[in-house]
Amino acid sequence: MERTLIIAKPDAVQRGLVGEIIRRFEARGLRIVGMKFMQVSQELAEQHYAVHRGKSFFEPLVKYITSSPVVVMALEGTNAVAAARMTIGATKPNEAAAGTIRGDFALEIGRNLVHGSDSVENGQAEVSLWFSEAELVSWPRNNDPWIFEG
Ligand code: DAT
Ligand code: MG
Repeated sequence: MERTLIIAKPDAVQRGLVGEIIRRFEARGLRIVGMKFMQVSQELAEQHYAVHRGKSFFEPLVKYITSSPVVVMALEGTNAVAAARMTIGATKPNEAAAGTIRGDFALEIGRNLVHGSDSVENGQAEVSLWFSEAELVSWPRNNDPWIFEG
């Protein structure tokens, strides 16, 4: 089953939007297989955003994600990566559609509330970077047959 890594970033935690954000992914049908509340280290932040190293926004981005605790989730489901990206909305909140998390709750790119993996490969890699095997739980959900046809 496809997996994606979701982070409710420091602004989401500080603004009390964590429940709202989790609610949207749950309602979408994605199955939670990992979740934790944590302070992100400089090292983990730099690894997670390694693809952006050297860009003008890299340092502010690392500073933002390490500034305050986050809630990190591993979610599973059919097309989990694309589905979660649609639920999150465009990177620039001013371009995010109403009805998406960013479109409903954010205004600026540097305070865009949520991270979601951007490809199936990155979903796998990011879940492995943020969670140990012991922190991930495989479980059959009672309503799976009403969400997953296969
Ligand atoms: P996303 O978070 O939608 O996957 P991304 O992976 O391209 O977007 O970039 C990671 C984060 O970096 C993004 O959430 C906000 C910040 N960022 C991206 N492009 C930026 C830019 N041009 N100026 C400022 N911050 C930017
Ligand atoms: Mg990204």
